[in-house]
Amino acid sequence: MAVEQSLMLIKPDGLVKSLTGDIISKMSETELKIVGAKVVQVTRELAEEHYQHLREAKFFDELIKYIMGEYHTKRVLALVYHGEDAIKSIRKIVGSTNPEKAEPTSIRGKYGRITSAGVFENVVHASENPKEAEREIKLWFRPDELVYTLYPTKIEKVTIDKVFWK
Ligand code: DAT
Ligand code: MG
Repeated sequence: MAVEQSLMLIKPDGLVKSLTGDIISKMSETELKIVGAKVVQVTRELAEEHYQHLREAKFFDELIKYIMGEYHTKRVLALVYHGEDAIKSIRKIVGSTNPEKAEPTSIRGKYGRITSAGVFENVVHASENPKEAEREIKLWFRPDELVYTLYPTKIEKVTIDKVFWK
């Protein structure tokens, strides 16, 4: 078994149905650690990049609207889990992509549904393999938003506008 990390997203339907607590509790069945967490308002750019492998799928536009929160709330809770066998153990708790085929006690089996437009509202996302996990974690989080330096970093000098409290 390898020490891995995985990106988990609680999607807008999960937030609107107040499932966050249940899902995080269920995740405590693993011994994985949360090393990053934030609420995100998903932009079209982020959504399209995240689901780039599905660009040609006929349900792509609906999928983008769903993750951007058009149907529920414009919020996603992004979590990074770290520990032994993280990817497989999370995918098992999450269940199959199609909520009607997912094991009934899995998160997707319990809480997911298929809409009349054919969208799989499957409540959560979980990385599929270590390569995807790295791509996704780097897409959703900056290095300083994680408590562990999971991947190599570099330092660059930049001038930016930053928001402070008045
Ligand atoms: P997963 O989220 O299990 O990794 P995926 O990466 O193949 O599955 O697809 C990403 C999301 O796209 C998935 O969570 C729900 C949606 N999706 C996938 N296949 C679908 C289909 N045949 N019909 C409708 N939505 C689908
Ligand atoms: Mg996937």
